[in-house]
Amino acid sequence: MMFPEPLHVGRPNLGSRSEFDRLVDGIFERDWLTNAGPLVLDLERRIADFLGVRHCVTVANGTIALEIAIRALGLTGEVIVPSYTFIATAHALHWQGITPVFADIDEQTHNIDPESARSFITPKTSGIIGVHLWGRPAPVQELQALADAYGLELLFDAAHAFGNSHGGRMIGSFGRAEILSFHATKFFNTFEGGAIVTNDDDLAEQTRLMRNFGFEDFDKVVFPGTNGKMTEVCAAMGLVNLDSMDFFCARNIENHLSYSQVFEASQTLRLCQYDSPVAGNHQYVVVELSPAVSEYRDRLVADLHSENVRARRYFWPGCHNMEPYKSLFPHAGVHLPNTALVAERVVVLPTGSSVKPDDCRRIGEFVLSRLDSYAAM
Ligand code: T4K
Repeated sequence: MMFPEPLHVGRPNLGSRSEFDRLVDGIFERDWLTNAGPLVLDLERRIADFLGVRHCVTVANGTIALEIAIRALGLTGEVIVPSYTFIATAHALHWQGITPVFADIDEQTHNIDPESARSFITPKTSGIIGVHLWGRPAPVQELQALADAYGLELLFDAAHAFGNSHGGRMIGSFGRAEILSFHATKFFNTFEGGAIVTNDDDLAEQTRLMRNFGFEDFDKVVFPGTNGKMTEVCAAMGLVNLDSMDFFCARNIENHLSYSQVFEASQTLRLCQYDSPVAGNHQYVVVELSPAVSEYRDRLVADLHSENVRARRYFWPGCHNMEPYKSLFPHAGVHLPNTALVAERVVVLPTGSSVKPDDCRRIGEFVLSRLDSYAAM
């Protein structure tokens, strides 16, 4: 076996344990565990400053961030989303009685194709959720133009994109709002957590109320809400991880470079690149097998697992092929040829602060040698 311990996609990036302990001591001293505690407020201010947005409303996870943002934007009827995303993007709509309508992606970028999105607009469409898949910016200008032309709300699922930018502007400030995930497997984690970020004061206020049952004041509820609050201990994790973000970035970039060097001249796969090779979170190492070997994708993943490399097939087979959508919309796939192509040839490889550049080199060389051997069969 190549590695004695498993190498994962999504092993948590961890900041300073001693600083985390110090912050937790403070939580015990104050006896203040949740409900807009001082660490949550500090984290919100620091994230808003980092992203250059007016408001950061932290919540318990990225899914509840989506649900609250969808509610606060007043989305109803049908909302257009890419099928090639994590299932939470679709579920957050369905959970609230809204129909997710699946658009196709661009084969090169893996992000939603605005022309496909346009083709699904009906009188029932109330909005579009663009996803910055793998942290690479969705076509924000094109989607904004589409939303403006048809009077639709535009929300971005930026679960993968914390710390990334587009055209010199941090992701987090596009559309009416964006949502973030701070799940353990994300580049920046708060154990579990998430946030809604926006420059819209009214929307921010609404989402703040919604995450706390709709309470405006003691004994005063102004509309239906939920319990989506982030706890102090999660915020403590966020604060220490924010301080280590430069290290997380640097390691991911080194790892990406290491994979890039091995894969550079390969005819059997393409490594997805980021806009900037020297900035951004580089949290996903995504390879796309060439058509000549893509039929061996699952075999490659199995071979990697036998070497203790826990590669993933994200986001196969596409949301439209998962329940309940598969039964509800059995013919959705007809309009999603690029989703099918990409979902069948992608493999996501380990990175993160627990993976070293030399591990990446060895994984990369193993991948190429396996692909060569399949091609020769
Ligand atoms: N929108 C998008 C586009 C998303 O990708 C996500 C979440 C969301 C919205 C919703 O955000 P959250 O509600 O989750 O905040 C994972 C994550 O659970 C999920 O957060 C993430 N996207 C998705 C892409 O990946 P799984 O099922 O692949 O994760 P899991 O549990 O298999 O973990 C991956 C690997 O990480 C494991 O092999 C082991 C390792 N790991 C995991 C955890 C939790 C650790 O080493 N330590 C840990 O604590 O979904």
